[in-house]
Amino acid sequence: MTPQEILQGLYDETLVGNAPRVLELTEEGLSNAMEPQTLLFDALIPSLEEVGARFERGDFFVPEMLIAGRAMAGAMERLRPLLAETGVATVGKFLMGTVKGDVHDIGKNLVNIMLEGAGFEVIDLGVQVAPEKFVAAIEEHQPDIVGFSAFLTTTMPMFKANINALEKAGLRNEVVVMVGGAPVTQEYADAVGADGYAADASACVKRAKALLDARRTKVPA
Ligand code: B12
Repeated sequence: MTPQEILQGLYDETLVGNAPRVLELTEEGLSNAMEPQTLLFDALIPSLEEVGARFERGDFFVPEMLIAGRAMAGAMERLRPLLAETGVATVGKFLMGTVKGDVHDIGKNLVNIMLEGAGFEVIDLGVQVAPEKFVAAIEEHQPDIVGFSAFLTTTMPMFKANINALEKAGLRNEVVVMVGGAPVTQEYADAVGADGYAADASACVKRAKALLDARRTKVPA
């Protein structure tokens, strides 16, 4: 198969949620010396975007979204160690979770992989994380940054609830707060009082590093 055929195959098979075939094509791409990033950004992510568009049009329903998401997640497990391969020393500790009421984790997991690749130590609390759980985990792990992920307009308000919980626990100034997820915008991030927003995983890495640099120059060690 040519690289183009592999990408097309990955796109088509993710769209129909054929997880075994997606994994095979991922292997085939890698054994043909294709970059993991190419497989991800030129086939897997565009395919999930199309899944979302079809769902919006009423051509796809939740089961189709679910199997497509699973097919993508299987490929990501294979790509994870390759994307995260790095010799960089730990640049900071990042605590991440999808907010309460929300089970979307593919975008969050991708951010985690890229953060690990850039040298962050990542603690992932998973999905449906309640404000109290974020508070307890911040107390336990003392991260530099906490990230809230939300994929639904109905769960985005949890950012504010989480930030309020941090304030109440006296932790708001101890940690940088970043927010993200498909429906989130810079304006929304500003409105809820987050310190940072990023539209995708690589932007998140850049923003996280910049926020830490700014904080470290401001707060003497
Ligand atoms: C797969 C999927 C599902 C799967 C999730 C599987 C999983 N394990 O994640 C399942 C089937 C479970 C699902 C369920 C639902 N879903 Co859904 N889902 C999707 C779909 C198709 C893809 C999402 C995805 O993973 N994208 C891939 C990643 C890579 O996306 P990404 O945005 O590029 O991610 C980047 C950024 O967001 C950013 N980022 C992410 N997190 C963070 C965190 C921080 C801190 C930072 C800085 C950045 C950051 O970096 C990421 C990587 O680059 C989207 C469509 C879409 N276009 O998003 C709908 C979508 C999100 N779902 C939607 C809906 C409506 C639902 C349901 C309510 C459907 C229902 N009626 O039951 C349920 C809700 C369940 C719940 N309570 O959470 C809507 C949301 C609409 C809205 N505006 O609220 C969407 C947009 C579909 C649509 N077009 O209508 N879904």
